Amino acid sequence: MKKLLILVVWGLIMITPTYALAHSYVSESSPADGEVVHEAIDELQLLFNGGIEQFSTVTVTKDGEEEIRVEDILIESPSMYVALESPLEAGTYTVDWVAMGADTHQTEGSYSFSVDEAVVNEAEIEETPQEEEERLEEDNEEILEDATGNESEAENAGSVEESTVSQLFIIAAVSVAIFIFFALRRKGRSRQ
Ligand SMILES: [Cu+2]
Repeated sequence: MKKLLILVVWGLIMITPTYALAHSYVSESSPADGEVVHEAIDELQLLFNGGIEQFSTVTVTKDGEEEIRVEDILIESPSMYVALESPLEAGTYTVDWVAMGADTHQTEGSYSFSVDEAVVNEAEIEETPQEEEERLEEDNEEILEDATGNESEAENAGSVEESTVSQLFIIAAVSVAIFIFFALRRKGRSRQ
């Protein structure tokens, strides 16, 4: 059955006039057609099966009515990167694309994806990347405080954080090495 399908597809490719090969269609995208996304994305990627020119564009529509504002479209043929003004809220989104191929003929198509309800809660917090970074650093400090029982000496925050992270890494690496050492030794003994 699979072989038959491959044969049919191959046959279709062979009888397709060669000029059609200059026409570009979306072959992959992120999010993909039909995908349900669980994170607040603010960028789309479209990969075409052929070269596309600078005039290629997209329109993003939420729930079939509200047009989503596009901040920027970057074309690096055969890829198109679409930056949105703000992260997408929960809903169903349709991406209508119009691509201009190398021979200046236009092709168009559309696909859709959904953003899950759970994302709305995260979006409400509206954490900026910087805030997220700071939160992660705080988390790291807490982990270290828990591990050593010390209050962090956070006078010189930047360098302290860097060194605590590398200390954590060393502790982890040593733990793994010890674990492997004992695991190997046990294995060696059980062979004897
Ligand atoms: Cu053409």
